[in-house]
Amino acid sequence: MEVKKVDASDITYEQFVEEHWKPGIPLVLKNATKVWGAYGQFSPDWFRERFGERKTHVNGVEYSMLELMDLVEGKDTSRPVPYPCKYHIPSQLPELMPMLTPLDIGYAKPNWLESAWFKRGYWGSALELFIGGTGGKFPYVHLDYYHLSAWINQLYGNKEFTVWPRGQEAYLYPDPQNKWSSSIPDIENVDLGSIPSTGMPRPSNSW
Ligand SMILES: O=C(O)CCC(=O)C(=O)O
Repeated sequence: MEVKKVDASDITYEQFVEEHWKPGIPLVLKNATKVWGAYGQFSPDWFRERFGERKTHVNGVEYSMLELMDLVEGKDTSRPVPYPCKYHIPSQLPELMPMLTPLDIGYAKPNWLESAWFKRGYWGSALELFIGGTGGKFPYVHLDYYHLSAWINQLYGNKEFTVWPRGQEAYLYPDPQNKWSSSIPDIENVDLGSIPSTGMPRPSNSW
């Protein structure tokens, strides 16, 4: 589906809730992260200079920030750019936290993750820095756990998202083992022989 874009100065929180959050219609909020100290700061060189030796793991392989930045900028072409490549900000890059306030940018509220129930586990701080390069893509189509609303703040470069309207979940064939994920292996190249293109999927398959 096409996603509407609106400048954050042209939509109130109340309008956002009524017109987007409640009906489940995604929105690109332009300039919403101008309120963050991180705005206009983050870049490959900014991370190289400050966190060059900071490590993370992608699919069991350890990478330093320096290595990752060389990969995403195409300075190192000896191996693929790993994705999804993430740093858990509160534990792996805590220095960034003061640059990301207010975390809700005035729209992403109420934040269920601030409830005492969520704070007990990982989900209480699902705040991550995603680093990607050309060709990197999330490995499967999914719905966020617990029906949480995903907030993606794009601070450098471009990224493409593919979203489906609420109510179409069953047509993405949820994986019976993990109903938050689609069982279609490659959504851009669907094998219609194994994935029927017509007929109603069984109701038990719905998210
Ligand atoms: O930014 C991405 O590649 C995907 C993020 C996402 O869908 C998620 O974290 O649930």
